[in-house]
Amino acid sequence: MAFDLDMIKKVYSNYETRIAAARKVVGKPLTLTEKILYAHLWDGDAAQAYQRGTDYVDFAPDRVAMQDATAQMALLQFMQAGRASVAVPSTVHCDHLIQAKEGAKTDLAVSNTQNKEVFDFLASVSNKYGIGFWKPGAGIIHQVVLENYAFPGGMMIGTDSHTPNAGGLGMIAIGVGGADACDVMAGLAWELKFPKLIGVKLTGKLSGWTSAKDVILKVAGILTVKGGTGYIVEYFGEGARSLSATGKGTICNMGAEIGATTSIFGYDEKIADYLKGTKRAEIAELADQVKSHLTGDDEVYANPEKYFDQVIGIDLSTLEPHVNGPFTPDMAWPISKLKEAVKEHGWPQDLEVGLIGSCTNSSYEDITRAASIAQQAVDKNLKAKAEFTITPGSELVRYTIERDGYLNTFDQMGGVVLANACGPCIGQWARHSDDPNRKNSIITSFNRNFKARNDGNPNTHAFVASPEIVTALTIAGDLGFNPLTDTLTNANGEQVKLDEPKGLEMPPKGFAVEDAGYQAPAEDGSKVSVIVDPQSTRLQLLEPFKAWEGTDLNGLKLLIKAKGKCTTDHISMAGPWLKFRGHLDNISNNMLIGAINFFNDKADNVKNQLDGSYGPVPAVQRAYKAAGIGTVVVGDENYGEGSSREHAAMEPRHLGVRAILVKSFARIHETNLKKQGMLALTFANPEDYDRIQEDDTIDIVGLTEFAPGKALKVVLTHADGSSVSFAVNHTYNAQQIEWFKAGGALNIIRNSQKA
Ligand code: MIC
Ligand code: SF4
Repeated sequence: MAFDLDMIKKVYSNYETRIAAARKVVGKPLTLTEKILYAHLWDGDAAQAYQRGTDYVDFAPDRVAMQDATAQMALLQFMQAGRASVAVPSTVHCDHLIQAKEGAKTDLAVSNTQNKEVFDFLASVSNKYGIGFWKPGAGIIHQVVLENYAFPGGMMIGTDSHTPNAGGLGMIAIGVGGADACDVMAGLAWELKFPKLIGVKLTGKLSGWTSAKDVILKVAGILTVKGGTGYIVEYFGEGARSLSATGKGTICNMGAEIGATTSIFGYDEKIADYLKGTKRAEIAELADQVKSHLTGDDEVYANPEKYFDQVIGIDLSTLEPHVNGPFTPDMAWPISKLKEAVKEHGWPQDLEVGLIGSCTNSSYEDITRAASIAQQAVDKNLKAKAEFTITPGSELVRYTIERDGYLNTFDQMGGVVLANACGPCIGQWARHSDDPNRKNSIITSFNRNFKARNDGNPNTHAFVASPEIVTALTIAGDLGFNPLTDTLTNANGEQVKLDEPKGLEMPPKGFAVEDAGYQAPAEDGSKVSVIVDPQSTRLQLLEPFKAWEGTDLNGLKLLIKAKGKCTTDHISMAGPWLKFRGHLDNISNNMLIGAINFFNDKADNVKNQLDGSYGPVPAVQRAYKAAGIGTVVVGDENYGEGSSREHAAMEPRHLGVRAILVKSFARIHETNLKKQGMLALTFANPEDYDRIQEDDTIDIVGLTEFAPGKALKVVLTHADGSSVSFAVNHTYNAQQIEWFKAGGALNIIRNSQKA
């Protein structure tokens, strides 16, 4: 059995007393989120009520999950913690490193060869330290977690920003950087600023073309990519109870795109059904016994405005299907308005590729609904105009949909089934293109659509929608097609209309699989050895970062002033670079290569103040490093949006950047910077961003009195010798200031092991 029933029993056995203690200190009815958070306090029963959005709190998560592209760095750090095995149940999932090219079988074989060294490393570290290992081809982390490990009322962290997917089963599941995972696996507490709460009340019921995906596409449009920062989003109401568990998972998954800490649904019949359907009836039985704790109090849901910091209402009965994009997941278009928008903005209307699946949308329900559209293409003699790919989220789903004939349906429509892995979603896509400079459009059922994310091509306009809408638009090959109202011309020249999609939440014959791809760790890992070849280009053991020198930082140079959106994809690109995720020095050669230089509007082209030349960001930074000069990176709003990859924080740290100064940060990235001993600072007055000039020398003053809540000062000396100074804020607490001083959180663990 893959899941740990004893652990779940233990969690539930604490619920009674812990929630009673929380009620006492909070003094009013509790939301579901508060119940789970208070039930997972590191110190046991709550002794005080925490201030939302302000207090840092230590938690004790029940599980850790890691995917291959982030696990390498997490485990390289964990190996230095000096433990014999992990302190909480943990798993590794091989999904990001598989490139999509020909189709599942060939691609998996090629990937197994190309990534052998890394997969072997992950398998042997897992084996040694008691970590469950899911082999390449087993599936995408979040889908596999949903099918095997997620449980109502639990708390989990995962080294991937879409970890919140497990909120669909009522779990608080939060995306973190590898250093956070390392702490929890090492038996330490996990710290989080007590979140603020957004309540989303769902009324009505979905019908026709509208699906769960449209709920989150709509929410993303309302809240924007930063509207959820610092919040947990709790969904409730009759509409919430009417959604399938996997539909709930889709909504929670894509909640990462509004910057939310996580999203969650309460335990209900649909969740119980899914647990039973995935052979976990025991968990449903246990959950039934503590049911009242696995949902918010009635008073809360009756008067949500009193208990949530913000409330949104959505009526599922009137919700239209949405298509979001391009380039940002919060540009939300109801399908009836899309055609107009495409024309108005001059986006390419022809769709070249439609891609369904991914961790967000590859449940049995998603597949059956999309297949019901694909079947119509076959039956109604319609030839799909765009290419079509299908990425199943797990082997369990893939095997089952093959058995039930759905893969065959896609095949008849001309679809190509890719490996059970991330593939095109993270740029692991060898897309065949005749001209990469041509503006083009694609549509996916994934969650992110940042520039160049899927195929590395900045000219690709990527739109996001539900799998059924993606399938319909792929058949039409036209972004302007509205399947609710429009007709298509078939091979016989007739006008035909697509009927509404139909699907099944769960397979009538049950899920089936031959080899799910799980490998249990050794009982005694002490004899397992982990080898890292010093010559390797893929893996590199970590060297501790240097501690702070104990003084203010003077004479720093501006490395880049990034303009506009600067996501983790801009800071540490994925796609071809994923292969260096275990080798800090090599991956540092992609540092900020996607960021736009404010001063010349170019990517990867910044001024080297030492000789006045212009060059790629990593090369210029290496020149400063060689000269022993520290630098500063300046950025705009929501800097570091997107992924949990801590490489985006470790690369600047490794190459000698001393501070990141921005208008605002995305949560995971800000924590990652702190963990690695970097200075993460924000302009007290955002307009000071405008004062930064290309030739600036920068001092950071006040570090000898670095204290929580106390602003620091930045002094700019411009090229003409004039200088200005202004205040910069930070959110470091006492513990995080210690990380900064030690040169990174890991140095503290390492030092405590030596003592
Ligand atoms: C993503 O969706 O951007 C990723 C790839 O899954 C990342 C993790 C990574 O960069 O390895 C994420 O979401 O955290
Ligand atoms: Fe993989 Fe894409 Fe999901 Fe990230 S969002 S885990 S890259 S499928």
